[in-house]
Amino acid sequence: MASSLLTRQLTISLQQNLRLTTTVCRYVSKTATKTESEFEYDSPSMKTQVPGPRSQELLRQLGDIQNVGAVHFFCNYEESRGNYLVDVDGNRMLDVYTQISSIPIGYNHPALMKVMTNPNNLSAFVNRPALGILPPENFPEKLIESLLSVAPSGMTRVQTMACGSCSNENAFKAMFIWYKNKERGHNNPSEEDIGSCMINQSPGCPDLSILSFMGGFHGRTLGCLATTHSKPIHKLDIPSFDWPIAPFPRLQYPLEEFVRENAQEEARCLEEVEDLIIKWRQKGKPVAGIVIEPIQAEGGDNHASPDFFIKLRNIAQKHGCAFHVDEVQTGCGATGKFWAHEHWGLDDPADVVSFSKKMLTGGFFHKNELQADKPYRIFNTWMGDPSKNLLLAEVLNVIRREDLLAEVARSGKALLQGLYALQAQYPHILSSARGQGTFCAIDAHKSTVRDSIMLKARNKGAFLGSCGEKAIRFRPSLIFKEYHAHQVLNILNDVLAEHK
Ligand code: PSZ
Repeated sequence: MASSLLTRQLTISLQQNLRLTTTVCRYVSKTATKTESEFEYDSPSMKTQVPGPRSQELLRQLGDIQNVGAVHFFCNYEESRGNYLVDVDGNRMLDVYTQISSIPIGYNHPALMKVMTNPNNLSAFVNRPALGILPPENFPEKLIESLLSVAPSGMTRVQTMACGSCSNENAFKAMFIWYKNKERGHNNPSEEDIGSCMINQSPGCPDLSILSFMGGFHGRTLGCLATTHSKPIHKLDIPSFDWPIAPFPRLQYPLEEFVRENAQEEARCLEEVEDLIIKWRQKGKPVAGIVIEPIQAEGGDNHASPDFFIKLRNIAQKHGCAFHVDEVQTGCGATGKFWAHEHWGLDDPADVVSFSKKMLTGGFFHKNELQADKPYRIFNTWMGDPSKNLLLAEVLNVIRREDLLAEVARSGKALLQGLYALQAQYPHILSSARGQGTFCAIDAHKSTVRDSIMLKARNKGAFLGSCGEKAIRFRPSLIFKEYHAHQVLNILNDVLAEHK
């Protein structure tokens, strides 16, 4: 069954590749010789504007059932391959957004198709267990093979969860439980604790807080939302907590021209963090944990230096706050290291590291001390999905076998250099090109121009994402190569040349 599926895919791909059209481009770069695992199309191929007529018909249909205001177009996932996403009108786009940064090794990767069609794996896909009570026999082995094989420095424990928000929500709870037990000096709650928690009152529901950063995004569930500060649309009309919010550095680009100003900006933000920790302790709402993204993604691809994060980690330690690094979007290789926090060079980078998206399963790694003291305290029905661990184990094999982190560093360099060249050529439109690995972004001078560039690029076959107020973000999968970088740069160049 597996081999006939693969044969069918190969035949379709060969037929489609024969109908290739080449784009006229500034960058001329050849596709590499294909191996089975690199199997994909060679270039974008556009038949209609996007969304095309079939997508529009489906938008009307779905619109009768749901709000479709955020739907871009409908996809044909069967025909999508590698870096190319095919839509229902037969348009094939280079996907530089990858389902909001969550496709690790491209569409329909043959290695993952094999995992799905391996009869030994079938029961894992068919029978979804309540992992917290009835895990399958191979669960510890699969965790060791997948998640623990990439555990961040100093962390030997991991808790799986369903999505990014669910991971952060439970990580916050683990930090509160840890903090409260530390404060009590033991883990035996009083009668008063037990009685008051049932009616949402202190001391059972203590006034503890999580410090987060302006521009951060940590999810949309109620607790996470109190730490999310990227756009009002996420937060409007939802009750929240009175938790401290620190400024995240706003660096000026190019970095080498603003060394002093940027160092001052980071120092200002760190000073504010310490002030807030002290203020909230005085208010009777001590900071149990600090949560931060290594690169603020939804908030506009805002970077800070390793020095900033090292000092922040020290502040957390000094004040007895847990340090939670949210790697939901930055994790799994896109920055050229498996975890973005590895760029800081710390042996003890964090107390909690959460993940999801390209990791396929959500969850969080944590230090031993952050292990909840009793069963059922960090718990829900599924607590992850063991079938995702099977797929993740294979994704990790492909990353290692094909040395994809080196590939990301290479293609990321080509992408960033191309963005520097574009902003030099169109300084009235583009600025602040920035990135780590392929996790790159560039600002347009205003949001309407950014949106128009992205729509035009999409009609020419490059599907990009946006973030923050006016940034275009690049979130390709890990199999994005230099020639894919050249394809998207050529398309952007054509769009900008036509821009009025
Ligand atoms: O609009 C949304 O809900 C979006 S758009 C992109 C995301 C969410 N990213 C999710 C995300 C993240 O980037 C970081 C750093 N932390 C947590 C999350 C939440 O993950 P999910 O969406 O899986 O709950």
